[in-house]
Amino acid sequence: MPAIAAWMLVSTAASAAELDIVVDDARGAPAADAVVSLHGAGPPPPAREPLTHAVDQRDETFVPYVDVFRPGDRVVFRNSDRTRHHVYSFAPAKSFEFVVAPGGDTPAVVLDRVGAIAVGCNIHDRMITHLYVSDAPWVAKSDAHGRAVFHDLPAGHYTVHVWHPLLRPGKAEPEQAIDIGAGTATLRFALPLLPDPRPDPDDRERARY
Ligand SMILES: [Cu+2]
Repeated sequence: MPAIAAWMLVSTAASAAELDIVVDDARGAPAADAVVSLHGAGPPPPAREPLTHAVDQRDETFVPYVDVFRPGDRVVFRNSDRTRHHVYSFAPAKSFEFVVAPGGDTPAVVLDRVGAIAVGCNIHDRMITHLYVSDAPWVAKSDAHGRAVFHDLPAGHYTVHVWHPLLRPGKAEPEQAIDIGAGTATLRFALPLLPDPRPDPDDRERARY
């Protein structure tokens, strides 16, 4: 009997803890495209091979609006429009510049430094995308409901940081600490977001050519 009880204890301690992050703006509306990073005391997940992500340019819009990278990952910009784009970044983490012909691709750019990289188009001022390079052990982007869910976390103490493209630049990322045992924990962030400068999708449709 004692042997079984001990096994159950170990099993509970090692069972998957889940952390549910809910990100809202200051008025309580869900905030998609927040990057949530977790640092904890437990063993981090194993490193993975570098990946190449594609960022498309479609209807004069970068897709996706925010993408999360590991240091060493690569990005390729694709032009699915019938017009030229001129992709550029002045960010300290990576600066580059490419003219991308209709139907063309840029060479792969290696993102080797952590940081947020804002990328624009020199021809279409309102186009913007954000490449977020993170070496945090756990990192995820909030979905359309403002949610990011982390599974299989080792029990322990964690610090949770949130970045969003519409947070006022130059300020520290909002952060909260949490102790995680077995089961599910939920943490909410209410972010003071700036107004979204992107045209709404209906306007983009009208501006298409
Ligand atoms: Cu463009």
